[in-house]
Parts: sequence; C-alpha cells; structure tokens
Amino acid sequence: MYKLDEFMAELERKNPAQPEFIQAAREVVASVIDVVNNTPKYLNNKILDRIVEPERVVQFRVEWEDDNHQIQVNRGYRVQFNSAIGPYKGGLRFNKNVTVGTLKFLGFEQIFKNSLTTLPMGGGKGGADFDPVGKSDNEILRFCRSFMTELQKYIGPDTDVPAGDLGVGGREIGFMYGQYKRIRQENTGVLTGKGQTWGGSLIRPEATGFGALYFTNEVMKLNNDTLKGKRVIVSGFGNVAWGAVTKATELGAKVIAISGPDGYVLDEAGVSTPEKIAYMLELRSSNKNIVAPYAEKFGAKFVPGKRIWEVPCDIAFTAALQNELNGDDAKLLIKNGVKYAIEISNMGCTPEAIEAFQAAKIPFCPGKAVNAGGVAVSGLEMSQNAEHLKWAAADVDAQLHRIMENIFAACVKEGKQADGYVDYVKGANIAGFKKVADAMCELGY
Ligand code: 2IT
Repeated sequence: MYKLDEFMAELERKNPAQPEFIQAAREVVASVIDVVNNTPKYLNNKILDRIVEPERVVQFRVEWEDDNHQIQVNRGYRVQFNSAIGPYKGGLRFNKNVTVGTLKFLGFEQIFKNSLTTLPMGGGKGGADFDPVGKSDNEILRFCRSFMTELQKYIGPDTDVPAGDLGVGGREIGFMYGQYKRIRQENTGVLTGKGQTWGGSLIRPEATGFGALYFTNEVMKLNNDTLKGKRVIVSGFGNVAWGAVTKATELGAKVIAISGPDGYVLDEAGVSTPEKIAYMLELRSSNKNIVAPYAEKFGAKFVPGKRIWEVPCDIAFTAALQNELNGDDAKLLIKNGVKYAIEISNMGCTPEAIEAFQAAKIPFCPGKAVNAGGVAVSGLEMSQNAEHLKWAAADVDAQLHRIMENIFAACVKEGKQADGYVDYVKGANIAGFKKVADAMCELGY
C-alpha cells in the first residue's frame, strides 16, 4: 500500500531542488493513489515508483556565436519520461529559467496529457536555458543549429518527436528541422509544428487554443451555460493565447484583457478583430516580450506591472507560464465573480489556487486536459507524415474537436463527485494514468 506523504517525502529526497516536478508529481499521485492501492496489478508492478522516474534524461552543452563574435554556452536537455504507449512526444522550451526540474515537470505532465488524447504517444520534454528575448534572427539560427547538432543523436520519427513550446515557434522548428535534415539526410516527421510547405499539419498553429475552447464549450454545456456574451480574460499574448482568443470570439465570448510580463491590456471593445489578434502575434514574434504597444495601437488601456487577475470576468484562462495564478489571485477572482477557471498553460495555477476554486465549487479545468489539443494535432501531423499525405483543414479540425470531446468525457467519468461537482483534476489524472499504467504492466519490467 502506498501512503501519499511517505511516498512524496522519498521523492523529494531523491529530487532535491526540483519544486515544479515535485508539485506536478504530488498532484498526480494524490489523484491516483486510491486507484493504485485498490488495483493489485498496479501494486505488484510497482507502478507509482516506476512512473515518477524518467526512462532517460539527456543533458548537453550548446555552444554558439553571438552577433559580436563571442562564444556563448547554454545547457540543452531532453527528458524522455515514458514510452509505454508510444514514442516520446512533447515540446522544446527555450527560456532562461529552464532547469532539468522544469523539464521533468513538463515531461511528467505530458505522459498523462498524451494518454488523454487517445493517440499512441509517450511523454517527453526538452529545451534549453537559452533566452530568446532580444536575440537576432541570425543568433536564433546559430543556436538552433547547434542545439540540433547534438539533439539529433537521441530523437527520430519512431523514437522521440519534439515540437515547440515557450520560445520555440515555427521559425525555430524550421531552423532545427533544417539541421536535422542536413545531418541525417531524411525527410521524416521527427519534429511537429513544421511549416505548411514542408510537412506541417493544417490547424497545428491554432490547435492548442481551439482545443481549449472546444473543451470549455463542453464545460459550459454541462453547466447549462454558454460562451455567448461571457467576459473573458486570457493571460499571455503568444500562439496559444492567439488561438484561444480567436475561437472564444468566434463562439460569442468577449475577450476584454490579455497580458505580458510588462502588465496587462484592458480592451473593453474586445480583442476581437482579425487585425488586433494578428498584431498580438506580431508582438509576440518581435522577440521583445512586451504587450504594451497593443494598447497604444488600438487605444486600449495599459496597466503596467499589474496582474491580469484583478480584472473582473466570467471566465479566466491562463495561457502563459506555470504557477502564474496563485491562491491570492484565485480569491480575488472569486470575490469578483469569476464563474470558470481554466488553465491553458501547463500547471498555470498553484495548488492553493486550485484548492480555492474547488472549495468555491467553481469548475476548474487543468492544463493537461484543456491544452491537449496541441499535442493531439501534433499526433495527427505524425500520422500525415507517416502516410506522406496532407489532410484538409476541416478534417483535422473535426478530429481535434472529437478528441477534445472525448477528453472532456473521460474527465467527467473519472472525476464526478457524489454532489455532482466535477473534479477535473482528479478526472484527468486518473483517466490519463490508467492507460499508461496498464501498458506498463503488460510490457513487463
Ligand atoms: O505542452 C505541450 O503539450 C506542447 N508544448 C506541445 C507538444 C507537442 O508535441 O506538440
């Protein structure tokens, strides 16, 4: 029998200075521990001990030359966490704060998220402590080439298929794919999020945000509610926020605020026109990481240095970073009448925030279910690459929609409480866990 506190104390002892990984692991273990203790094959197979240990962690030195001809050194990683149900799959994050602990948290989350998509993908994550802010195109190119020169040794279309994440978009995927092809002489689906003319899937850029809104729409229906006329705030202004804002607007909601590291923009007219949404993305790819110019361009209000969570709204979406919404933010949102709290970023809320939402019986939906549309369409990109075909946008979108409905149904099935309130955290963790645990039992140790 496993005991939560004992198990977590040992995990912390073994993984010092990895608080994000410990946080992600504690949430999953707390959700599934009763299932494990009541399932003899999970106990006999020591599933919990095995599932928190990555199959492999690769760390490497990345050397590159900046525009002043100075040699720079960064750390690159690939965490190959679990391949029980398919090749490792998960993004690459370039951010100055990236550590092996960050990537272990993200790789761990990816195991259960990928399982929820119903597609055969294992969990992995990688990246580097490289800071893309303020870098020139040529510096990005040189970094990506150097990073892939080493990473290509460990990945392949049937082994490990990276994609983008924070700091890694279409441009970076292009530079990395080019280098992979140069070294390996192969056109394969080794990366997803590729460009539309060289193997990318239609709808992949929109998939995370669109999928999040398809999921949200199901949550609304379950609560006899609708997105129409809802006041929505979305933290962030990158690719994920872009997809979410676009689909939320299309479904009749009004996005009144977006944010960046410099503060938030309050746009009472709604972040709604294609021009505004396109500008948001342009800002993001400018490598400056500020949202203030949006307010100036469209005559909206910019609130510097403040947190977006002080804006009264019906639905709050996290779409930036882990732990971007804390217990105090949650209490303020609740006080101001928030009706739904939905993570699109991975682990966007702290445990205290989740606890506050759930205690107030506000539907809270975790990133690993809500944002799974991104990796799901990555899985569909792998299928298209494997059959050397390209599917129509409407076909991909229809599959994405179906996948999100299935994830929602799985969360409700495993997470519905006696009083009817759905614990989406527990639901997502249990549903994602069972398939991987079963596979691990069947494959032997
Ligand atoms: O967090 C995520 O699921 C991603 N960054 C996307 C991963 C992928 O392989 O498309």
